[in-house]
Parts: sequence; structure tokens; C-alpha cells
Amino acid sequence: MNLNNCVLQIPNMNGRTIMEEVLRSLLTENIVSGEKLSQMLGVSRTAVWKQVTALRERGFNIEAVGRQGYRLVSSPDLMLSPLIENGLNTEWAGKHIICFESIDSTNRVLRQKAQQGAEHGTVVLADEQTGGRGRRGRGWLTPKGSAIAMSLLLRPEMHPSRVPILSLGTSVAVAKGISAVTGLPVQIKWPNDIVCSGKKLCGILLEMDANEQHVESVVAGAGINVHQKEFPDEISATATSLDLLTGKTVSRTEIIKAVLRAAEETEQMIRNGTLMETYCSMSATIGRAVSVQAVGETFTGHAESIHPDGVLVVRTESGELREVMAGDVSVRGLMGYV
Ligand code: BT5
Repeated sequence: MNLNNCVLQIPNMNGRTIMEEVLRSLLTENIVSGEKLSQMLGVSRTAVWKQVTALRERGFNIEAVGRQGYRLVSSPDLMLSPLIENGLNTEWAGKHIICFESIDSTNRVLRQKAQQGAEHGTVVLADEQTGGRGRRGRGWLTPKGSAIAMSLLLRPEMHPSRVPILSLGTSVAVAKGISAVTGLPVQIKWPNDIVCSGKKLCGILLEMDANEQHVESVVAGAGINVHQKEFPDEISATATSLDLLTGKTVSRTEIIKAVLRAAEETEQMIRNGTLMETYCSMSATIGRAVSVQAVGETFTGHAESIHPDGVLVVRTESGELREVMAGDVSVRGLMGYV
């Protein structure tokens, strides 16, 4: 066994691998010498060179500048924490980022980490999910290299009954992050699907650990379609991706950073009571004809408003006002509902 390679894959005291540390230095300095890297990381210069080679193999363009050292020219769109942390400038969202090449579900992993004491703002990302979770036991597809699977840990100081506002807040954060990078006119379909041009771009799933009085943690998970050019038959009529919508290659790293920044803004909106105004201005549901599939029944009507506790108010065809707390709501004109 090559011990050098083995050591390089083991996280250091900060939980980062040597490869991540090399990349971090390349991202923050214009030119960095092999000597400096080897001293800083406590490994041989050959070990540093091996990591530079490994990074090149993964698509990083790293120039050797004479005898001075290495310079990073360009980076591929990979899920690596140094790429996301670089220039993130947030206070708490993404202060600790854990990336996986492949995992069953980022929500599952982050809930486990939360139980082990992970802090508010911890993020888990994956390049591929093999058991992505949707709502009500449904699944979520995150094919390798094409999408974002991200989960953000929140430890809010609020009563469990107020948690639905976090679900609305997460939709606003994701929608704002996506439009900040792409300029797309994205909207939120109640309760928290992100849609654009009548199709679903992103699904959101919040999972909470709480007792009657106290919220231990909330894991806010978002699956965002980015590079997919086509979808499996069962969702091809209802799903879309950022590349399809923009006609460009959208950077996953930039979207993740923008969503984390927007998460801090939405936290402020929740504090100062302005979140609902923003949520409603981005709603694809309010004012539209809807079909509600609630527990044991289906009815149609007109979506009138959404309360801060997440309840959707629908005026039925007989004129009665009904409050929908959970369920699937189809909006006429969106995702195949005509
Ligand atoms: C959702 O459920 O929309 C919530 C999805 C949350 C996924 C994220 S990814 C990161 C984190 N980790 C997890 O394990 N989950 C979260 P729902 O409204 O139930 O929609 C699920 C349905 O959407 C499926 O039954 C499919 O019909 C459809 N679907 C599955 N994958 C899709 C995709 N990539 N794009 C669009 N539609 C999809």
C-alpha cells in the first residue's frame, strides 16, 4: 500500500484532507510554492506534487510558474468545500461544509450529524444521491455531476409551532439565490417547490427533531436541478434544470454560495417580520386556480392567501374558505395541470 496516498486522504485536525488544504491555498494565493505548501501541511514536496497532479486529473487547470510555484488558472464545477468557502463571506451559513461524492441522502447524514452535536449553519452537500428523499415517502433524483443536493442545519430559538415559517423561508432563500446568479424569474409553488416556466426546478424538504416545547434542530434540504439536459420519463413533463432554462452552463458552486447568503438574509426577514411579504410576492400559487389533494379528499378552488404558519387558504367553488395545512396542491398551468 502507498502510505503517502493513504495519509493524504485522511482528514487533518480541521476535518479537511491534504488535497482540500492544497486547493484552499491555491484559491487564496496567486502563486504558492511547493516548499511553502509542504511546510504548512507537514508533508513532503512529493506529496504536495501528487496532490497537485490529483487536482489536475479532476479538471483543475494548475500552472507551474517557473521556480516560483503553482498557480490556479481555472476550476471545474465540483462539490468541494474549498470552492464553496472561497469568497462565501457569510456569518453562520456554511461555516462548516461537508461534501460527499455520493451519499444516500444529505438530509439523513445531516440529521445524524445534528444528533452528534453539529452546529447551526453546518452544510452537507453531495454530487450524487442514491436515496434522495422527497416528501411523504417519495424519492428525489440527484444524478451524478448534474444537480445540487444540499442540506443546511438550523438550530432556531423558536417554539415548534413556528417551524413552518422556516419552510417558507427556505423556499425564499433558494429562490433568491437562484435568481441572484441566473436572473431567472423563479417562483414558489406552495408550500416550497421552486418553479420556472411552468416546471419544477427544485424541491425542498425540512425535517425537524423537537419535543413539545423545544426545537433541537431543523434540517433544510434542497435538491436543485442544474446541468440535466433530460429527465426520466416519469418526470420529463414536469421537471426542468437551470442549464435548460438559461441555455448556459450554470455554476453549481455559485448557486450554493448565493443560496447560503440568501439564507442569512431570510433569517433577518423572519426576525423583522418581512418574510411573508417577500414569500407572497414570489408565490406561483396565490390568486390561481388550484386542485388540492388533501388526506382522503380532493377539491378545487381559488388560492387566496398563505399565513405565516404555512397554511394555504383556498376559496372553494361553493364559496367556502378552507385552510390547507398539508397536502399536494396542483396549480393550473404549472407542472402539467391543465
Ligand atoms: C420534494 O418532494 O420536492 C422534496 C425534495 C427534496 C430533495 C432534497 S435533495 C437534498 C435533501 N436530501 C434529501 O434526501 N432530500 C432533500 P416532493 O414534493 O414529494 O417531490 C418528489 C417528486 O418529485 C417525486 O415523486 C418525483 O415525481 C419528482 N422528482 C423526483 N426527482 C426530481 C427532480 N430531480 N426534479 C424534478 N422532479 C423530481
